[in-house]
Amino acid sequence: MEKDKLEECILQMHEIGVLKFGDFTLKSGMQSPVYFDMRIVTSYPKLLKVVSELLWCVAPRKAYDHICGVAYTGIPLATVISQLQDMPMLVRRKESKNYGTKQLVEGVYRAGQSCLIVEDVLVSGTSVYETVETLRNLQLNASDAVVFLDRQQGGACNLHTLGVNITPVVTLDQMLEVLKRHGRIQDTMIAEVQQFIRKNNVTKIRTKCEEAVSVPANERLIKTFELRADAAVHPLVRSLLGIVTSKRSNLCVSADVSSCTELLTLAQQVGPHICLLKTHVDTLPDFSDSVAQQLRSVAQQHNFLLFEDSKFVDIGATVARQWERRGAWADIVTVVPIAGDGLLTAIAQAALDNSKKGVILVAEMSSDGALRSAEYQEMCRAAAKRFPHLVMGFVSQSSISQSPWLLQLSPGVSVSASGDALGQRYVSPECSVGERGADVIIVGRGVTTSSDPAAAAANYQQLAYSAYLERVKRL
Ligand code: 5IU
Repeated sequence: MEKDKLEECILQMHEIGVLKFGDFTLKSGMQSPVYFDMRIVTSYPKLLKVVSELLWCVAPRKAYDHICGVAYTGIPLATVISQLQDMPMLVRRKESKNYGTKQLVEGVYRAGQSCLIVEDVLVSGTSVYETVETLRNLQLNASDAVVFLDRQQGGACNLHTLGVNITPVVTLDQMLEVLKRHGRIQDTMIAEVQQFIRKNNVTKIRTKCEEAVSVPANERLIKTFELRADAAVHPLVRSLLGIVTSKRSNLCVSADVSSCTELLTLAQQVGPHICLLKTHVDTLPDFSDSVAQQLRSVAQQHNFLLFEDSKFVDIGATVARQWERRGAWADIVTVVPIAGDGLLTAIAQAALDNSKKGVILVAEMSSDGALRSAEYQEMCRAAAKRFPHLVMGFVSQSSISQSPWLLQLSPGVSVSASGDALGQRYVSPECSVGERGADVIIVGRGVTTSSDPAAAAANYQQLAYSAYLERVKRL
């Protein structure tokens, strides 16, 4: 980026009153000694073009299919970039129209395409995130954003945890430094602004999941999978519920076998009857990229997702190292969220270019003597709220969440056994889904040790789906 061009731009912004010092109330209600009003720039076409060029300079060098500005000032900026780079633009409405096509996003796009987001100023990241959420709901890949000014109030970090990488042209500190060097502001004002930033450097994004508290008691259990798919925040929850309803299967088979040949054979056998195939690849000495690829093609053939029961539990830095081998190949992984946010942040970062990754939190295990602490369950719910674009739901034995957009997966299901010699405890599919609130049951040996795994899977599929239909009818 040309330094002189940026300095010129900052000085001109100061001259025309984009950057104001005094006492202002921000959109969030916060009082601030500094205000950045980029709307004025639209009255200065040359400056608008320079700002747009600077924004484009900091954008990750990727081939985006679209550009989309955050309403309102992001829109003219995105328009200029769209013109300069010959890049198609999408326009997100703040409210959907109640006439015509009722679209939230105008423009021509296809699921799976990528979109760069443009914003003028970053405080908490809420506005950027609302745009991301809308685009992701349309199956667009919205993982990168550029912003002119980062006020250094936690927005970049907030967005990062939601899988959005945002790059600023300039930070407030850098802007102050330029103004100081050119004698435009007093040291006392700089000190005041810097103190304000230091005191207010943590903000929060309110996501759809945060509103979970106001969800009526058994919302998750009474809603149909179709309705829940529509309300889902995570694109993979939508995909999975789509598979569940189209195949009429809420069965996950746990492929606990001894070799990759057995794994691939089992996947073929049970494929037509499942929505998910769960694995423990660390128990397969011959697991490789090529096996993962073959498994993926079976999954595509029979329309199910791949679920690695990785139970990541370490600090973020370690999980970041484990990710490639133990997580990257699967659609969904499990996490035991006892190490704080670092672990989920590491996964959000590792999966940044791929919003099609999901995490299931292990909230409650099926075995005898398993931890059943309210405090731990609360930690799981809180982690799901903080990482709505990563967390798809929980593995649990009871209904620990009422949010319809989160899933409950329950292992410990068998039609014939009540347990094993090592503490596993089983209930029937009807009990798991009807009484304990499972959306998807996980069955291992009930299928794998059968002489006819396909028939056994078909039986569990039928029992679990009927129990779900009964549940939504009954409640
Ligand atoms: N599994 C459990 N209980 C749990 C969790 C995971 O059984 O609480 I978290 C795994 C272990 C195994 C599968 O891979 O689910 C269940 O297999 P069986 O149906 O064979 O018991």
